[in-house]
Parts: sequence; structure tokens; C-alpha cells
Amino acid sequence: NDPSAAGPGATAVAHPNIALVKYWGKRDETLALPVTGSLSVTLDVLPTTTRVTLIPGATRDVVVLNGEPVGAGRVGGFLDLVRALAGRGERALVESDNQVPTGAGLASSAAGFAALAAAATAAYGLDLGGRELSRLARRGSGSACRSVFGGFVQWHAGSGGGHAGDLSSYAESVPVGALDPALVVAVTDTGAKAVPSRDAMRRTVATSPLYEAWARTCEKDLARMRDALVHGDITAVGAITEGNALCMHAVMLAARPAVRYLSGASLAILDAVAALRADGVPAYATVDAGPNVVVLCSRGDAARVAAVLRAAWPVRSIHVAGPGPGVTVEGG
Ligand code: 2P0
Repeated sequence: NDPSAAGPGATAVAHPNIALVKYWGKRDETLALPVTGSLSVTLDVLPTTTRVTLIPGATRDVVVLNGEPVGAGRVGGFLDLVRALAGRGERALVESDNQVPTGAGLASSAAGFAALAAAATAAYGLDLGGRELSRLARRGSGSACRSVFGGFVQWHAGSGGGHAGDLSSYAESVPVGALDPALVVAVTDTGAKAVPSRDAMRRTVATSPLYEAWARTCEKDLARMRDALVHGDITAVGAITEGNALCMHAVMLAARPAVRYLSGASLAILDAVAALRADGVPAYATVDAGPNVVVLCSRGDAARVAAVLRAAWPVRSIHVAGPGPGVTVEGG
């Protein structure tokens, strides 16, 4: 790249989020409109930093991930959306550094597209509010709309399709009472997942006989979760979280053919978490579209929980997280 040819640019930092009430299934693929609402906590670990630099005169977008050039793929499609909004045509250089193991079901796409949405809109001269930025990030990856905000965040399913659906499906912060949670992330596996979550969701919606029950369960869990958060009730927050995660894995296990992300490591850690509870420690597990388990507990119990997880399985790494910030942008 000829630096003298570089146009305006911006850098953004975003963090992954872990859903306590999960998103699993779309009603519209193109607009990334979900069947149900979901609720997550944005973490304070494993940030993604993305710089977008406009390159006037370039004929294609260039994407560099952790220092390696990769195909523009979904990033190029997303930049097309931003260019359409901005009414501009320049191609861009996107440089992203991502500490999350890519594709392992640890929300790498959430932090990635939240950071990309913020950096790209700033680079193309757009000044979007949080809600609009969240709607845009959703188009890159559904769960990315939640990483736009910090702390506890609800993504509203919205209603209808087309423009009405697009306008009404966004994330926003949710109120919480006195709560000092830790999220202990046990990484047992860093390989890419067997089935991308996008394909797995499609298959689950189309073939799982349990899908309607899942969708009804999510609506109930959302209401109960909001109540538990406002009351700062970590036991209720944890119980709803673990129940919702297992329900999501059940609906996908019932798909034909089955989608199975839970591994032997996941089950061993779920057992260890149940044993902690039997010992009186309020600890609850959740598992996304991969084998890695995240344990919700109070911050005071995090060290003990991490030690128990290490003893339960030869984990590759453990990250103790708390609620973290929403996306931030620096210009220049
Ligand atoms: C979630 N997951 O709520 C759920 C739980 C994984 C399991 O959102 O197709 O990368 O790009 O909208 O957001 C992962 O799916 O999917 C996800 P797309 P995304 O966090």
C-alpha cells in the first residue's frame, strides 16, 4: 500500500458478548432478523481492534486479519452496505486484530462486526447513533448488534419483515441492580467449528421439531431474566442462563441431521459446575455454538471456579471476565 494514497480512516475497539438468553434462528436471512429476542453481557476481555482506511482509486477492498491478508468475503459485503448508506464508493483497507480464537464459538464475529461497523461508518463520514449502529452491525452478524453496547444488553427481535423489521430489530442496554458477576471462560478447543452457526441455525429452524417450543421458551426467559437482573439476583440469572443454553442445544440436537457442538470437554465441565452448586457455590454454565463453556458466578467465587474447571479438564486457557464496555471509536 502506498501510504500517500490513503484517505480518511478510523479505528474501533469492541468486545465479545456472551448471551444469557440465546439467539438461535432467523426469520429473515438477508436482513438478519431473529425469530426471538436475546440478552447478553458484553465482556471486558478478548477485544477486537479494527482500523478502516479508505483507499481512493483502489478497485477492491483489502482485509488483513491478525496480520494475514484474507478474502474480503463477508467484510466486503458489509462495506457495501456502509457505502450505500454514505453514498460513497471508495474501497477500503480493513486491518483487524482479534484476540478471540476465530470460529470456535466464542463470539469472534460479534466483536468483529461491531468494531467494523463503528470503524467503517466513521471512516466513511457517517455519524450514527447507538441504535442505528446496532442495526447496521446486525447485518454483519446478528450477535454483533449486542456488542455495540456495554454491560447487559437486550436485542429486540422487532416485528414484521422488510424495512419495518429492520427498523425495529436493534439492541439496547438493560437496567441491572446490584450485581457483581464474573464470567469464567474455559477454552478447551480453539479449532474452527464443524458447522458454521449461520448454517446450523438455518437447519434448526427448518427441521427441528422442537423449534416452536424453543421460541416460546426464549420469550419467557427474556422476561424472567430482565426481572432477575433488576433485582440483582445472581442465582436466578444463573439458573435462567444455564436452562436457556441447554434448551438451545436441545433444539439443535433435535434437528435432522443433528447439530452438536457439545463435546466431552463441555459435558465434563457442566458436571464440574453442577458439583460446585452442590457444594453451595452459585455457578452456572452456558455454551455457545462450539464446545467451550462459560461459567457465570459472583466475582468473589471466580478464582475457585477457575481452579475447579482446570481440574475437570485439561483446558487450554481460562479468562476471568466481567461486564465490559461498548464499542469505542478513535478517528484520525
Ligand atoms: C448468541 N450465537 O446469542 C448465539 C448463541 C451462538 C450461540 O449469535 O448468522 O455469529 O452471523 O447472525 O451472530 C452466533 O451467531 O450468527 C450466535 P449470524 P452469529 O450469541
